[in-house]
Amino acid sequence: MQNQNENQNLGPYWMPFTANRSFKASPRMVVSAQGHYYTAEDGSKILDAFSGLWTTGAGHCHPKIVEAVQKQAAKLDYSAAFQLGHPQAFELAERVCELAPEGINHCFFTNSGSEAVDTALKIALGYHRLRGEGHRNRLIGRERGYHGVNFGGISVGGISPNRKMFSTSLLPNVDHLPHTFNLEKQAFSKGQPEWGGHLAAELERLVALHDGSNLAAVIVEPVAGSTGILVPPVGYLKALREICDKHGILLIFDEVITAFGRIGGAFSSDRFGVVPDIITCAKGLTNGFVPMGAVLVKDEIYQQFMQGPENAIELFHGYTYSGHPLACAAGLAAMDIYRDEGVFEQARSNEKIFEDALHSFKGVENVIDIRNFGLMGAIELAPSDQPGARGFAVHTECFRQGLFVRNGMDILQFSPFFDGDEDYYSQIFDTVRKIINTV
Ligand code: PXG
Ligand code: PLP
Repeated sequence: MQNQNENQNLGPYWMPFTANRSFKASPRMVVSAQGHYYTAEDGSKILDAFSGLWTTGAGHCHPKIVEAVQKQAAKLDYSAAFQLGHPQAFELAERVCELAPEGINHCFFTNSGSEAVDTALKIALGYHRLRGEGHRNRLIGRERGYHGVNFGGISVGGISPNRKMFSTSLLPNVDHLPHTFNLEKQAFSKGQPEWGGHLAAELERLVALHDGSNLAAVIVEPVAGSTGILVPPVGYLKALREICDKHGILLIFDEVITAFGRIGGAFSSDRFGVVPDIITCAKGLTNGFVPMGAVLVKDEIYQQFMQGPENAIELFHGYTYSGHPLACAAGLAAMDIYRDEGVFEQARSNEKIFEDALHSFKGVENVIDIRNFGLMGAIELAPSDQPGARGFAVHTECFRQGLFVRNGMDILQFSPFFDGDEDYYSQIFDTVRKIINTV
């Protein structure tokens, strides 16, 4: 699978989260996509086992989204986002809030998950300040958490390489809960691990240290994705919620991955029964079609901002492309698909085949753990002398053999399409099985 266009200059594009020099020496390029497949430059098909980057659960180039975006493009390309509106933005906000847990009924649009996270942190701080509790300025994240790459997000995030280069410039007043993973106690758990719920009590230690009255918000991914899929132990999220309630701390669920079907519901509360105060989402909001993120907040938070003079801007924050017409068109089409095609239910009903296929790797050489929840799954490999090399070798060899599997270091990650059937999973895992011990 060579770069067919030998004349193309790969130099100027600085690729995100990519080993640029190695990629450019041996590029992996796709030129189109449909349904479950990418098409490479040489015309060969590549089966996507990651639904884009967790984004595209309802399939690539879904015809209804293609049509909606094409129509919108010819009608309204852009409208000023500040002090001017267009109907689709209001409609999408309403549709998204309809899916949100009860009481969460206002929606602020961003263009990515990273922007959603930084927006959510600012809303939390602003909310407390407006209530006369400006001293509540400490933010609590979690080790191994991924909250995007903007300064707020890497400050509350817990992925060391993302923080290392900027360690002297992170936000002050941030602490981290311990992550919930323990190989010895949890290896090969299916779904939620039994061990680890007690770790939520670590939040009480931070309360004791700083006094709860100084804590603004706790932000966690309900199921941690990017770090290699860490499923919340039984009782953990509920315990976090209780501690936050006790001390007046806002709870933010970062659902950039988990929202819109990935775990078999619109939002994680559909599965875990725990309702946060603020939700961040992105990715599935448009099925990955046009960049868009959102912050959803409880009524009480929104209303707190609405107390001042009526003609005054309530929140000095926003993006040129907040609620972009093309993103809204894609989002509305995605919401229609999710509703009309019963996509979340379908995702839920395919969980078992996925789980069985994943866990069939138990006992395979070098496989040290398998984790899954909803349609999120990970196979963790023992590292070789060079950590990450084994995972990357599986990724590149899979691609050579027509399969896109993502690796985070030595953890193989799977984010299948919502309608994946036995056949789809056999194709994925037959290839992985063939390759996993040749690298
Ligand atoms: N929060 C969470 C929980 C995420 O998973 C972001 C914020 C940032 O979103 P943007 O749109 O700014 O990238 C994310 C994104 C991976 C992978 O392979 C994960 C993400 C992005 C790309 C790859 O796990 N998560
Ligand atoms: N930088 C400059 C010079 C700008 O004028 C703007 C927006 O007007 C931005 C950054 C922020 O861009 P965006 O609103 O797309 O986030």
